[in-house]
Amino acid sequence: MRWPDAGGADMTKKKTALISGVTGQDGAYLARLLLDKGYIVHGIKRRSSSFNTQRVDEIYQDPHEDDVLFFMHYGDLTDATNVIRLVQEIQPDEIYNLAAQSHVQVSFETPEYTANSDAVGVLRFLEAIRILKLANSVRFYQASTSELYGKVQETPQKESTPFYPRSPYGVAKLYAYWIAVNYREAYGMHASNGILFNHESPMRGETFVTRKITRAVARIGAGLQSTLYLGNLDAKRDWGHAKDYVEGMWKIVQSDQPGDYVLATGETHAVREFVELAFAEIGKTIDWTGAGVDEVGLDTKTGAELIRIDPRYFRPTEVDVLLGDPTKARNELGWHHKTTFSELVKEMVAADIQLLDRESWRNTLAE
Ligand code: NDP
Ligand code: GDR
Repeated sequence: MRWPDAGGADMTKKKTALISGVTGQDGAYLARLLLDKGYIVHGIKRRSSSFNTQRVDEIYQDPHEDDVLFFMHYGDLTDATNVIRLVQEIQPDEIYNLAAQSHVQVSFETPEYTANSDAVGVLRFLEAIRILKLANSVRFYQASTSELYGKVQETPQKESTPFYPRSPYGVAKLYAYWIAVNYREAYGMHASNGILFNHESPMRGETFVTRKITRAVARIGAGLQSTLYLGNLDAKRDWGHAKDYVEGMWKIVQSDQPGDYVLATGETHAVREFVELAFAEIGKTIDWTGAGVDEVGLDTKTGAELIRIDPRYFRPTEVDVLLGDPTKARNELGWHHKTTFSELVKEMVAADIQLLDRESWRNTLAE
């Protein structure tokens, strides 16, 4: 099957992209990338009782001005009529489905909602494309995840590694993965899965472990907090930078043939290592003593308890180790990660220190 060139038949026309989850970490990086590439970008945001667009405020454009290239629309993946109407009105060339209840631990608390948004939400998009007869003109990207591998069956994990999800989130994303494959095969859609391993940044949500650590390090360094409570320190993840990964998403969508691609760094590190590197940024080293839930991380110089374990952060079923093999993406798309693990930690700690400085400066002005 030959899909239309990305951008449609008229190559002089600007391409139009629709991003669900534009207010999230990846959505914010992807919107910037596509605007830089000359796209018209439409993003879906949820109605919220307080502002939830901080990550895209910098690229916001007043819709009353001329030559607007970035538009926001209210929407929700649990609302099929909303999804169909937006696809019909926007007539995008490319859809990046990034919206999801993306927190693994929260998915144990809200399993049904997670299935509705993360699994059935994807079906709603694919059905919108089918109902509107856009199967031959729209390219679809599904935000799949290394959580599909869960209890890993093979190391490193690649596209052919069997899935074994370990959370309601992982199981919902399993449906999402396969429904995208099925619509590709059944209706000839240009629908692709990016199986992305963990990627982080200064825009990472505050309750994911990396950002939780870097925020705490900034606050402990400033004397605003004494101890950081964490769960499983021995979990290992293949952590990259979100900026590199959104470039990979775009490359997947530009590929002539749709397909499924692992994006990963090919390195794995324990949560404990992330903690140690992050504290090193503020000149602190850690002595680990005790075991299990009684383990503590002491400041080598002062003996202060920097880290304590809170069993509340343990998951009913854990994903112990993830390590991705991005060979297919490297060979077929020319994609590889650029930011190293230590550069990532450095950048995140520095950004949280800066954010804290800005907040205290604002508070001083308000006094
Ligand atoms: P975030 O949690 O930062 O962003 C999720 C986005 O989805 C937010 O904009 C959120 O809106 C929106 N959203 C949530 N539920 C709905 C809904 N029902 N309808 C419409 N929008 C909704 O996630 P990331 O940016 O980190 O991840 C992007 C995608 O990639 C997600 O699908 C995630 O599962 C997946 N993924 C992420 C990886 C990572 O390491 N970051 C790795 C692999 C996959 P609001 O701002 O209002 O909450
Ligand atoms: P993950 O990311 O579950 O891999 O999902 P998260 O940062 O939440 O957890 C990573 C590992 O750290 C352990 N951990 C803790 N996690 C959190 N959140 N808080 C803690 O206090 C804590 N202590 C230890 C966890 O047990 C886990 O092993 C992310 C999300 O972005 C998903 O949407 C995405 O699909 C996957 O990455 C790839």
